[in-house]
Amino acid sequence: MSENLLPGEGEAYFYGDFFGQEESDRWLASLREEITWKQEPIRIFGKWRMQPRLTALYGNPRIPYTYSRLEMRANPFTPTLAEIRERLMAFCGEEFTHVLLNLYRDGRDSMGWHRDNEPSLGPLPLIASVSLGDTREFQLRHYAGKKPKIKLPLTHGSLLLMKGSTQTHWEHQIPKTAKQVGERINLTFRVIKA
Ligand SMILES: O=C(O)CCC(=O)C(=O)O
Ligand SMILES: [Mn+2]
Repeated sequence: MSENLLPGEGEAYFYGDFFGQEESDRWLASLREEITWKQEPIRIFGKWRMQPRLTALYGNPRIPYTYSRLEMRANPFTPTLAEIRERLMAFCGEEFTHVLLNLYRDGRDSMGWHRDNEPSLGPLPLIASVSLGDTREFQLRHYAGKKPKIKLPLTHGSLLLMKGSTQTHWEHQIPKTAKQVGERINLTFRVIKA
């Protein structure tokens, strides 16, 4: 068992070598090809712009999912996604219905401060976040106080679990970096309450 990274409210657990090197390499290569990656527009402070990364949503197509005010239609799980989902369900004991995928092409791609607090996730969501490819720094900060910042390098084959009231009290981001970094794929498995 890993220790809770969050002081106070919320729970986050990190498992650096959750998946093996061979399967992580295989999944990175297959997801690169079998996922239909898209760059979607997003509205920030009233302005429309393109998201600085590629995204995709897979899962149960009968359960609709609204993310960042974008209604996304899920594609059915691919064989690779089904394989990863099985492993996470065995570990977490949770029936994940959806996975949101992000492809960060290089250090200019990013995801800004946010909480995964869509009403469809329920008040205490379990989010299982799998990282493949180059390491990027994940940051957490308290939503009300905006500090202190917790910094966590998300490595190839790692798993981060966020649960309990984390999404109420903490926000997270993947900042841009000037470091020379290659592609990274992140998968966040979620349970959408229909
Ligand atoms: O890329 C990551 O590790 C974070 C992704 C994330 O926060 C999200 O998809 O909501
Ligand atoms: Mn998130």
